[in-house]
Amino acid sequence: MRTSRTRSTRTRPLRGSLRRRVAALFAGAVTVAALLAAGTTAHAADAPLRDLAAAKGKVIGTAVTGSKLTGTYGTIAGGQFNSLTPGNAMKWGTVEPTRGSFNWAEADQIVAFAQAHNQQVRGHTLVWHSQNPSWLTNGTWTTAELSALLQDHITTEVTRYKGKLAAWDVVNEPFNEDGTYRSTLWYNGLGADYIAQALTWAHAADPSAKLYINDYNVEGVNAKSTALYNLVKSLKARGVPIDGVGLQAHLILGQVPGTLQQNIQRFADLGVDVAVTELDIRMQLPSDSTKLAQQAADYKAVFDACVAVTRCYGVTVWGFTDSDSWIPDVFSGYGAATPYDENYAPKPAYGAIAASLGGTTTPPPTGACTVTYSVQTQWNTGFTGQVRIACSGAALSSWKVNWTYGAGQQITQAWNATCTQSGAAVSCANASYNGSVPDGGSVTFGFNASWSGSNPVPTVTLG
Ligand code: G2I
Repeated sequence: MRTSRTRSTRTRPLRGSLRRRVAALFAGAVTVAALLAAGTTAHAADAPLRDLAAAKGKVIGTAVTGSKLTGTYGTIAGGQFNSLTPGNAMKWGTVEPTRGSFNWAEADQIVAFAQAHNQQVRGHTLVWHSQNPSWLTNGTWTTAELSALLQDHITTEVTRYKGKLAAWDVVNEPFNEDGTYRSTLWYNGLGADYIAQALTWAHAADPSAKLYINDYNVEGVNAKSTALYNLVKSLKARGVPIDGVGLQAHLILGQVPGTLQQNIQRFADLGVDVAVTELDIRMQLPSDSTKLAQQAADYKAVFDACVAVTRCYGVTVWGFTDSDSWIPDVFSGYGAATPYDENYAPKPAYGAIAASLGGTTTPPPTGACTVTYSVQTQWNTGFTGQVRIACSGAALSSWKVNWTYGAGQQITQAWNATCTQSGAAVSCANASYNGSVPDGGSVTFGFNASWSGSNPVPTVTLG
């Protein structure tokens, strides 16, 4: 898998700069130890995950942020997944921040992107206690007013995307851990039947969308999932339109519930679909190879459980890259929860997902070519960097390396390579004369760049 595009649409060739020459004259230039970071070639699945999933009759999705759907992020989101869920764009607080004033821009953008990439969209979410607009949560409403507000909201939003969405998470997180109903604006104001009403209104607005109730900590058999089970059973018995349950699956490393498949099966036996809707598997940072291997096993266990049950519709990951995950913001010291690292390199979890979906990953060659980034000289506003590509037991006839700067560094000049920088993303390809790296040989190229504040070493990948 080659991921060489960049985040911004602005790509320009680099030009030399005299500024750093001047800056280099300052005494006391710091020499930073070389050999700071190395990465080996990533080996992605032979077929994109979406093709593997489709061959198994499953859907593989990711939550996305609309503004990021360009460059490498867009390439992976569009290429590897056959379903998208807007991470925040369809929530009430986003779409109607002021009463009667709607903002559909990001949601529309995601739906258009999905259509252009032949992907499904999973709407998320219509009725929740969180991320509601303050005009709603701060208002004082009679039962009739609250009911009308909810009906209007559902009808407006579902109608807007009528025929375009595969599914809606109609009701999100209605239960407490002990299986009682969560005390929310909706439950307190309308009683437990707000759930049936919401489903009924959503169905009236778009009869073709599959309607789900979605919750977390309902992956295994427990009090909360049993409450959800009993609710779905009674809704079905009453003829309320309910098509599926969403198991969010915000999991912790090494803690995939042993009863996951059994739980999926019991919902399937009720006559509803099951979707894993928000999968991520967090670990205490920093990650290491042992944790990443455990995470791969955990991802595989979740996908295996879905593959094993016919009515398991598919699995959506809650962000595909560690650079677009909610975990570090909410769980201090935790992260690395998704299948791609922050530089969009597939992690072991990616290969495990592919394996679960029946794919193969190209085995690493017996030898390898590695890439090493080092800061050679650094002064107050700039630095000189070097990248070395070395092969052992393998060889290259051309090369391209990529990295993303984390602190606003900007390349001003490069030699022995052609480099472009777009936003934070840097991509350097061989010059006409040094594409060949023989077994046992190496090639280096250099560059000058500006920095301020800090100059963290990026992870460099060989594409
Ligand atoms: O909290 C994780 C997920 C649990 N299940 C329901 C999902 O809808 C929920 O998603 C997360 C988003 O991934 C976050 O991105 O929901 C959070 C809110 O509860 C989202 O966080 C919010 C931040 O709290 C805001 O400060 C921020 O402005 O994201 C917003 C947009 O980036």
